[in-house]
Amino acid sequence: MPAPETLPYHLPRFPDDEASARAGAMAERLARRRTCRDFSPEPVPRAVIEAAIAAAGSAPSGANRQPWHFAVVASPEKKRAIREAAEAEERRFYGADGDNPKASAEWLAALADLGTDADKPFLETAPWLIVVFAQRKGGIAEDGEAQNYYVTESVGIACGMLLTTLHEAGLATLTHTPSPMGFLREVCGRPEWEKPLMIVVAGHPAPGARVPAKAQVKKPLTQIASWL
Ligand code: IYR
Repeated sequence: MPAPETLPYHLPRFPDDEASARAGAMAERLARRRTCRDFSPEPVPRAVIEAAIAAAGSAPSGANRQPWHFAVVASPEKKRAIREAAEAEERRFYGADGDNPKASAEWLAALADLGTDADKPFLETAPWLIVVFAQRKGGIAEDGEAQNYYVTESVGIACGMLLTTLHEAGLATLTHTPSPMGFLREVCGRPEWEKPLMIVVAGHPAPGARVPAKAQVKKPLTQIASWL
């Protein structure tokens, strides 16, 4: 096989103390991201969402297949359809209609500090819902025939970059994962080989929005890293 074509690679080179300062400043900004469940209906320009999706689309991916699709929902009708289907699933999850909850008691206890329930008004209130699909096949072939690799990892990284960029733009975000969420494929008109992974809700926080205090508590570096 001939050697693949290559390009020169340059990065800005910062003095060590500036590199630490830049990383620290980014860490501080990112630590201020909170999952928001109380959104304002205030509009957000489409250009902001486009730029954030472009950032997400620059994520590394298995064999550079870029196995993601972002279905961007702003229409009130589609948002209502998503809310209704998501809440129906969530009512089963939480046992909100008096049936046995699908979630285990342990899971429900783990969520108690977050104060979540089956009501998801933000799915209608927030100006943008970005429904993220993972393409199990596709990428090169539009007919969905080509195999993709490390799909969940790749799309997970892209979602992280999407959230990071939306936060940098000053927007509140929420990752919502109704389960099961096959209905999203139908609402967004996506093919069966795409798996809905999450809804990223984006917009401004409602005036007076509050977030659970518990979610602020992050493990210290000593607990999340080891140095070998
Ligand atoms: N999907 C449900 C439950 C839920 C699960 C986890 I794990 C969370 O961190 C938060 C919520 C809901 O959206 O309420």
